Amino acid sequence: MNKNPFSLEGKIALITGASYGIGFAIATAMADAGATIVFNDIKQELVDKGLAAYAEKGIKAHGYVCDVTDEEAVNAFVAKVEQEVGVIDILVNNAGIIKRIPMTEMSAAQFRQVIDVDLNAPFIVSKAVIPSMIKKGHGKIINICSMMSELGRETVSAYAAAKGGLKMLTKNIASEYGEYNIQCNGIGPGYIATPQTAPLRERQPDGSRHPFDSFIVAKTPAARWGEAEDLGGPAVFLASDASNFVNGHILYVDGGILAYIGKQPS
Ligand code: NAP
Ligand code: GCO
Repeated sequence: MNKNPFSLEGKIALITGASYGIGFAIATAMADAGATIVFNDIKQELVDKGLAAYAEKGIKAHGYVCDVTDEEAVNAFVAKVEQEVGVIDILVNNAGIIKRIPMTEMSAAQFRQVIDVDLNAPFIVSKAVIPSMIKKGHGKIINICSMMSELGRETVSAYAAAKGGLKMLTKNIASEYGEYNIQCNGIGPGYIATPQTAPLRERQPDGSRHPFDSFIVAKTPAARWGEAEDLGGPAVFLASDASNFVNGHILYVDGGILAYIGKQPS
């Protein structure tokens, strides 16, 4: 074991959908802790944009095009990474989408698409990396869950169903593969300022804050939106030897939202 239990020196980390946003911030923190970074995105232009952004931070990342919902493509991608970079020690299932549509107006096809990216894909990618982790004798899987792994709200039925399912997939991977020294944990980010949540923070025509923006700040004891960088330290912890006996846990990084009953009316 490394003298610094938080070091990721010599580790290879695959972070899905990490050209920007939360995935990019987690990958950057892992690179700073010594890991070699591999990421994918659906489009070549996003991979190129990601590679340029990593290079700007002095990180030599390996970027690939791969749709995480396509099992055959994922298997080929993981085999290619093993050949070109090495066996994946750390997997972060980060790629995700959301559709904000009232449930009674949502088609089954739209519901399925969210489940496909946010729940089926973590199953597909985890399944592709676990056999080599078993052979290597260790592995870390981190699933990016959500407040919606615990809470519901209007318009996000598919997303909440997927993220609630992802929490249980996390516990099941931990249960099924813990004996092979594989730790599978989740991170449940609070409300984080990224392109995914940009529509919830848009200024109103009169220049005032979006009502949802003010609502979230009032719901968060930290009284602010999270930044993607807030997730770096927790991700490094769950990827490192420091968390070798932490398994099947969801670490909520939410500025305190889940602990808080809410402000009393004035
Ligand atoms: P984001 O800004 O929308 O980034 C998501 C990334 O995933 C994008 O690069 C996206 O690529 C990629 N992606 C989507 N579908 C993919 C697919 N089929 N194959 C490969 N890549 C795919 O989102 P974010 O806010 O950084 O969120 C990252 C993760 O954290 C998601 O799982 C999200 O649900 C979760 N999360 C976010 C928040 C938040 O407040 N922002 C809170 C809790 C959890 P494209 O640009 O091509 O779509
Ligand atoms: C929404 C949001 C969320 C967050 C996040 C919270 O519309 O409520 O987009 O669901 O992105 O997942 O943890």
